[in-house]
Amino acid sequence: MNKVALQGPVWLASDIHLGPATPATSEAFLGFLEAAADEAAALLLPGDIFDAWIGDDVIQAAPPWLAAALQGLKRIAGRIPLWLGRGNRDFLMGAALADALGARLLPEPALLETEYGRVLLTHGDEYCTDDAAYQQFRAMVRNPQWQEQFLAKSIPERLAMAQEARGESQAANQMKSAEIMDVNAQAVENAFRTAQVDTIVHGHTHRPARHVLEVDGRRCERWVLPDWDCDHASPPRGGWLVIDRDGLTFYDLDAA
Ligand code: LP5
Ligand code: MN
Repeated sequence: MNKVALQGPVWLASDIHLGPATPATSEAFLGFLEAAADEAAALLLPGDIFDAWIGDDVIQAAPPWLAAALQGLKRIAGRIPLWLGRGNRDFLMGAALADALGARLLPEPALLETEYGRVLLTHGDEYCTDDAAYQQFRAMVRNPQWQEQFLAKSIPERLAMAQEARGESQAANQMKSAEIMDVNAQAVENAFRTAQVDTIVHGHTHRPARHVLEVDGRRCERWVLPDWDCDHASPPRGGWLVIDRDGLTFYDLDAA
């Protein structure tokens, strides 16, 4: 199991979905980064930080919205350890991006050793095993050969493909039930069992919650991070989780 040793209070946020069309969300996130640098001992972002990441080479000719996000991430990485995890939208984030930011890539899943105890952290899409069409898509795009071929294409070509995939995903999601797009109970139980943890944190489903369950007689908790949207949602949506010696606590962006 891939361990990540952490000291002091840790902040976690996922599913920010930064992109060219969400300036208010970007601004809120940049403010959040500054607060994290002031108060946290480390910041962990387990996936879908970006609405779509088509390859690390985009940082060489970053449009203004991306340049601002990268600058913010780099600044925080200069102050506290920054860990980036891959989601289903930004699974192509790689070592070149991490190096450019002075960040580190999270293992999948990451076994966090926090001052509260052991916590398993992952994006969460791998637990959505009832969604066969998605798991098929995931297997395709996580294949190293597929990634090599995709990354060999020009940036405009990749952007067009990402846009097409987003459109198809949105259309497909409208046909799926809410249950299919949520995590599978067995997959979650297996994760608790395999990692021998009592706490799992993930994002992806956009259903923020603290679920209490029993696995092999153990009391376990599954904390789900919210997605962020300060451009189209009213009130603005988003938030983060703090893990310190007292446990886990949610913070709502709107209340901050
Ligand atoms: O992302 P979201 O929340 O809408 O839905 C996800 C699952 N969908 C995805 C697909 C991504 O949104 C696509 C964008 C990735 C961009 C980044 C990199 C560029 C890669 C280019 C790829 C060709 O992750 C969705 C789940 C949902 O979460 C809940 O878990 O249900 O799964 C799907 O929608 C899968 C579909 O059912 C089937 C596949 C649709 C994509 C088809 C690709 C077509 C490629 C065309 C290229 C020319
Ligand atoms: Mn996701």
